[in-house]
Formats: sequence, C-alpha cells, structure tokens
Amino acid sequence: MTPTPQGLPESLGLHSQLLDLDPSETQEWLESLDQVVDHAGQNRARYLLLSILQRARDRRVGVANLRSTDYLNTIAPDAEPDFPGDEHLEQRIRAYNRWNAAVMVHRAQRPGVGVGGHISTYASAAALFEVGFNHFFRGHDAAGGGDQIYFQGHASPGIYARAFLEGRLTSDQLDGFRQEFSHSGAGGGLPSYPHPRLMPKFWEFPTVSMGLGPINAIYQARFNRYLHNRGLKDTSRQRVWAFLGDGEMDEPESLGAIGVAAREELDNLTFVVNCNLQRLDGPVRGNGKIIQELESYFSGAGWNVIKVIWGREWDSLLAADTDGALLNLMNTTPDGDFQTYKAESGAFVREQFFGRDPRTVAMVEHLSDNEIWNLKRGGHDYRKLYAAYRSATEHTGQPTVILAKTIKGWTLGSRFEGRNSTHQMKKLTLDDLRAFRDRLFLEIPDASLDAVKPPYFRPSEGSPELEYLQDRRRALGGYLPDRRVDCRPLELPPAAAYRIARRGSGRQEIATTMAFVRLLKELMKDPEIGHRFVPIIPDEARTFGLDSLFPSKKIYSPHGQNYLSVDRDQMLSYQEDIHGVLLHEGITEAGSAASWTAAGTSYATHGEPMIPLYIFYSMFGFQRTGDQLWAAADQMTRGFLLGATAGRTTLNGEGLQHQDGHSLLLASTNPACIAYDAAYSFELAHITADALRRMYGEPRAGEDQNVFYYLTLYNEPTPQPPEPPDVDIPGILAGMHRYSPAPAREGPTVQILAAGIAMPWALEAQRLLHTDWGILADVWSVTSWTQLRRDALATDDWNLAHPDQPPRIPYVTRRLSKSSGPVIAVSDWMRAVPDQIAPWVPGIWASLGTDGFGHSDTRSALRRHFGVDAQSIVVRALQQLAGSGELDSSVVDEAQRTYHLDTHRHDPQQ
Ligand SMILES: Cc1ncc(C[n+]2csc(CCOP(=O)(O)OP(=O)(O)O)c2C)c(N)n1
Ligand SMILES: [Mg+2]
Repeated sequence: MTPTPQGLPESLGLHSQLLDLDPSETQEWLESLDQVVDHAGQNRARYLLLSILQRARDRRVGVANLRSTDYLNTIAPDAEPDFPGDEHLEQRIRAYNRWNAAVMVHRAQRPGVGVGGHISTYASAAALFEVGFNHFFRGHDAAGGGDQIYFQGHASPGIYARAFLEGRLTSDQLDGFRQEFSHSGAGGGLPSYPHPRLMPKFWEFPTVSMGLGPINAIYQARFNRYLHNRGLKDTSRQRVWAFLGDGEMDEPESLGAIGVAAREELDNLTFVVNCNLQRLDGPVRGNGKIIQELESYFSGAGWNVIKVIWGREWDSLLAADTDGALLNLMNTTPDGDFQTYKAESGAFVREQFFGRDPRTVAMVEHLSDNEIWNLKRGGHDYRKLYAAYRSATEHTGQPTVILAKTIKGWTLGSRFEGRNSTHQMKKLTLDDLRAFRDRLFLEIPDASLDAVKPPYFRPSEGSPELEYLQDRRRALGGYLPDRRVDCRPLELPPAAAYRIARRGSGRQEIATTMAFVRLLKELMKDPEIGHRFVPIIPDEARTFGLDSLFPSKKIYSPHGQNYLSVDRDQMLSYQEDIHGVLLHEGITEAGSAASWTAAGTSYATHGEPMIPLYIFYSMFGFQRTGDQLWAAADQMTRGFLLGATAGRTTLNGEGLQHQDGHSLLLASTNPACIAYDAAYSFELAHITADALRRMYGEPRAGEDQNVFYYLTLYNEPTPQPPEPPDVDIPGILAGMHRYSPAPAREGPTVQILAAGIAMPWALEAQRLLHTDWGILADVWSVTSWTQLRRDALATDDWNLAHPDQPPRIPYVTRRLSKSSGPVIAVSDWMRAVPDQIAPWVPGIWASLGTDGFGHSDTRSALRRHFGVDAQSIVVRALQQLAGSGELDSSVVDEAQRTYHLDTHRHDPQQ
C-alpha cells in the first residue's frame, strides 16, 4: 500500500476512520504478509488471506464478505455428501427425457405442421431438473404441502417428456405439442410453454416472459411466509424453486427484487440459474463471466451463492494445481472462449485453453484428447448438483442461488452444442438422430430412425427405470407440475356490509377512493372472510387513505418493529408487525404486482382463497406492469386491482406523467380483467359484491371464476348520492344504468352517457341544456364500456353461429333503442374508451374525451382544455341536434359564445 502524507497506509475505504490501537502489531502483520509474498509467492499469500477471512467469518468478526470468489465450485469435493440415488438408473431416465423432448420438438416441425419449439435449452437443463425431480421437489401430497416450482418456460419439452415417462401424457399428446386446436388426437394438443390457463391441471406458474419467473418466485416465497406468520397456513416445509436462464437475468425484474428475498431471509427460496453462457442470439457475456457477475450481485444483495462450475473430472486436476496455474486460466478465460471450446474438440481445448501455460500443458499430458473433451461442466454432473441442492435446502437465514455452468444443446451433437444458432434449431438430421441415440445409449434400431417421425422411447412398464422413477415421485409426494384447485366457496358478507356505501355521504364530499376504502374497512370486519383481504400498497397508503388501516391491521414485517416509531403517539402511526395484514411493498409496482399474483392464486397454490386488493396510481398499473398482469391472467389470479387517481383531469395539478386517460383501454385488452369505471359509492358497492360472489362464491355455469376486477377510483371529493330507490342493479353490473332520466314530456332529447367522474359534468350539462336551451337529456352512468362491448361482441358471434334463429340484441343496443335523440358519450378518458361501444349504439354517436398528454392545471381548466366540461357537452349535444335537423345551427354558435368556448378551441392532441 502507498503511504499517505501522514505516513498511514491508504485504506481503500476499508478502514478509513478506524483507529489503529496498536500500530506496531499492525506493522508486524503487514510485514509477515510481505514475507509470504516475497518467499512463497502471491498464490500462497492469497490462500492465507482467504483462510484468515474464512476464520474471521467463522469467529463472527465483522468483516464484509468478498463479493466474488474464484471460478471454482463453492462446495469442495471432500465436503460433498454421498449421493443417495442410483446414478445409473437416473442417468437412463435423463437420457429418455432428453430423447423424447428433442423428438417431440422435431416431430412438431414435421411437414404440414412446422410449429417447432426449443430443443437446446432443456438439453442444457436436464440434469438441473432431474436431480430435483428425483431427490428434492416435493409434490402436493408431501407432508406439510408441496413445493412450488417455476420451470424455465422454454424448457417445457423436457417437462412434457418427463410426464410422458411418468405415464401422465401419451405419445399422442406429445405429438400435439403446439397444436392446441388442430391436433384432434386423444387428449388434444399441448401448449408451447407453461400456461396454467391453457393446461389448468398441469402447469402452475407461467414463466416464459423472461424476468417474471424470478420476481414472481421471490414474492411467492414471501407470501408463503406471510400466510405462515399470519397463522393462516403452515408453509414451513414448502420451498419455492425457480429455474432461470442466464440471459434472462438481464431483465430488470430478474434482479430487481433480490434484495427483498435477502432482507426477509427467505431461506424457503432457491434460484437455479442455468448458466449455459448463451442466450438466443449469442453469448450472454462473451467478454466477461456471467457466473462471476451474478455471484457479485447475489452475494452483495445478501444471498447464499453456490457455484457449480466444474464436473468431477476436474477434481484431480485441481488437486494437482499446486501453483494455481489452472485456477488462473479458469479465472481469466472469458465466457466467449468457454463457449467456443465446447463447439470444437478436445485437441482444440488442449491447445487453446491448457496450452496457454506450460504448467497446465504438463498437467493434461497424460490425458487423451477424448479425455480432455470429457472434462465436464458442473451443471451436467449429477453428484455436484445433488451436493448444491442439498446444501441450499439445508441453509438457513438466506435465500440461495445456484449458479450452474452448462452447455446449451448438450448431448445433441456438434451441430447444436455451444453454437450460436442452437436456440433456434428445431430439427435433427438423420445423422444427428443416430449420433444422439448412440450418445444416449438408447436401444432404438436404425430402421425406426425415421427422419420425420423418429419414435419416442419409453421402457416397458415394470422396467427398473420406470419403477425407480415412480418410486421417487411417490416418496416425494406425487408428480409435478400438477395444478390442483381444492377450495370451497366462501361465505359472502351479508348485505349489511354494503349499507354505508349504498347510503351515500350526505352533504360530505368524498372521493370514490375514500368511499371504497370505507367499504373495504366494513368488509374486513366480516367474521367469515374479513381476514382474507390482503391490501397491497406500493407506498401510497396515505395518498389513498389506507393509512387508516395501519393501527388495526398493521403492516406485515417478518421482523416486527425493532425501532421506536417516530409517530408512535399518533392515531394513525406506522406500525409493523409479524402478524400484519397489509403488504406495504415500498415503491415497487413490479413487486406489488407479483405479491398480488401470489395472493390472488393462493386459492389454487395453497387451497386458501385470499382476496388481494392492490391499490396504485392508475397510471402505473397496466402501463407499467402490463406484462405481469397478463401473466397473472394466465395464472388465473383472482382479486382486485384498484386504479386510484384515475382520469386525465382529476388528479389535481400533477400533469403528464401521472394523469391517466388510457389505463381502461389497456385493461380492456386483458381478457381476464373485468374493468369498471364507477361514478358513485353505491355503484362500487354492487360491483364489489358481485365481484366477490363471482370470484369466491358458488360457481355459476357458464361464468369463468378465474377473473380479476379493475376498479378505477377518483380522488376528487364530491357528495356521494344515496342509491336511488329504483336503482337498476343488473344495469350497473352489465355496464350502464339510467341514473337521471329526462322529465317525461315532449321535445328534442339527447342521451348523455357518462362514466366515473364525468357524471357530475353530465348532470350539469343536463341542467344547462334544459335551462339555457330547453333541451331534454337522459343521463346514463356507464359503469363499464368494456363489459358492454364484450357483451356486444359475444352477441354478434352468437348471431353469426345461429343464422337460423332470431338474432339476439346486444345489451347496449337494447337499452338505448327505447330512448330518443342523439347519443353523446363523455368521460375523463381518451375517446377510444367510450368508442368501444359505438358500433352498437343506435342513432347518432359522438364522444368527448381527454385524448393527448396530461397537463398541470386546475381540474376546471383541464376540462375546458380537453373539451369535456359541462359546457362542452352542451355545445356538442346542440350540434348533434342541429345535425339531425332538430335545431337551427345558429344555436350552436350562440352556445359557443355564451360559454366562451369559441375562443378556446384548439386540438389537445397537439
Ligand atoms: C420478455 C421476453 N423477451 C424475450 C423473449 C424471447 N426469448 C425466449 S428464450 C430467449 C433467450 C433465453 O436465454 P436464456 O435465458 O439464457 O435461456 P437458455 O435458453 O439459454 O437457457 C429469449 C430472448 C421472452 N421469452 N421474453
Ligand atoms: Mg442461457
């Protein structure tokens, strides 16, 4: 170290402000180190320092861990446990799976079908999965409940292949891979990837959108703890496994939540990263080392890291590496080279890898090229993997990541192994097939190696391999994946729970957000299901009034509250508790969406229906985490999404990035999402009651229970009217009800369709039309444009399919056909939201909306800017009447001038 001006060693920040209590002792230690370096060399010095660090760690001396270690297996050979299985039989089983997985994809590529699939990923991951299937993954029947396994999505052929060996899928079904409709054979086809919605008795966790598997697995493990800590279910024996790609780790979602897992000490979580060094196009880190990089990230975040880099063949070489020459090569060779070696030959590895140092050349002199070629990677060595999994499952206090080095396309032959194109290759030539069969030692005669339809291989029933495989799964609690839904309908809250919401707020002005929170508080008191509500909040509890739940429900924290809370004396103090109910996620919409998914699938995963309510700035929901919500739909999540601060003009002052005029449009694209845009508290009451009935009550024929609800909530306080005595509840649920009819008399009439916060504008327009222009108007509250559209689409489809029967009429058409006059729709959303129903609206249609970016200003200024305020509605209605000849067009001009709209016109989209 270079001395500083004061004569002290430069600290590199390691101990910059620590006092040296005994400088001469320090000096002695430093000199001893110098001596070792001078006389025994840097390698020896390094070894000694690492040993001292290890001892310091064992003795609990508070020194930071190294963030990366040598490019070696974490578990030393002499620390590996005995392997308890039958290695030979397991190797045979693996060979059958490898073959069937590849053949299945190959056959799906047959002429006339050509739907392909992925071969090389499973080929690299087979041992990673199989050591789990044979020794670790606990099925649903295991004592204490089973494990939850997130399989790498595009490795699905291998999972199907195993289910085939287990006798759960037929060869006919394998032939239906990626042909869900066109394959009419017994059992139909198989979806490409893990899609619970498409294969609901098999797949549990959708994973194929890269990055969502890792984050969802973390929050699943955390939710298991939550259930446990709240005393709802003993999940102490259940483990979450996530199998991930090394390329996949580039997704922000993959690494973005690893801190949560460490902070909450999720030792019920194991990540296994398949480090084949390749992604789709080429190397993951050609110039670097992905395993080392991931090691630093994970260990820096507080995970237990286990590297499985080298197979057992390397052990004796490393044992002979007295001066660290081999280690040096391992440490310094970039991944791009490691990839290339495995696409070449033993001679190439001798020359290009070992050949870089005369000492390593000598180390492998006694090995033939073939033997060098046979120096395997750790991720293909069953015993090394077993040791890693065992260590991970026994480790406490931290989640574990296993970084396993493999070869993409392993055993598929030189056209596949390590090639950049391997990810996209879907077919084997006859030569490939022959070589592959020989490599796997399969008893398939040459004659049956058909180039288009090579046979699947399944040993006879009763063979030692099948017996072994079945025994192992029996001992571990049954087959996986296996999605089961085993829960009874819930007893729903009585009508009384909704009384306050239906009564309105009297003269008090409250936003619908507050109205909903009040309703939620009532529902959470319900003795039957109150405890099942799981509010999920990314740091906006105070904005939405949910802080009122802090004292009674408390914020979940596995560590309780180990500090003196600053606001402990206040009514709504921030209270963390191990039994807390609220999931306060911090500022992470991605984490919240993952939590919501875990809670909303608890009815299946745990047989414990939970009712998650995730409340967020509506702008940061579908727009920011739309793909997660899509995956949640695949996983058949049930629950509530609450899009608070909805609308482009209602969130006071915030402007472009916050004001949401389009999330309802995005929500409409998710088929599992039922979206409502309620105006009033009483509407919310009926919608919520029906949502609970549908998702958690007795199933009804023809109604999918696997849906979730998106309710928009506004933050503008208005008086919440009481429910009208003759309220049209079916209308509220179907998507529209006539809230304020025109007085029963003759005269030009318009139909105003308004939604959410636009209702007060519409009612004001109704008044102005009448008082200023003598025009009548019916005002409808449209609670769901999307549900009206879906009904209309379904009706059209039915009519197309039943030409011989009287056509059915869509709900929206039916409701409006009895009313007279042009129709004008208005909402705080872009016009495409109401325009969803335009094709089915009888008569003249016009919509007003908030197209364009949001701006910062007062609500009234913004509404004028977008042309959606009461006066704008009036002018548009008059224009429609003029257009249909019911009014002179001069009235429109006059109205524009009266309301000063003539000077205000410009295109808000500019
Ligand atoms: C979000 C997302 N982006 C892109 C893809 C397309 N894709 C499928 S597999 C793949 C490469 C995966 O590489 P890696 O994670 O290393 O897995 P490997 O096949 O190498 O095991 C890509 C980019 C995807 N499935 N999801
Ligand atoms: Mg990869």
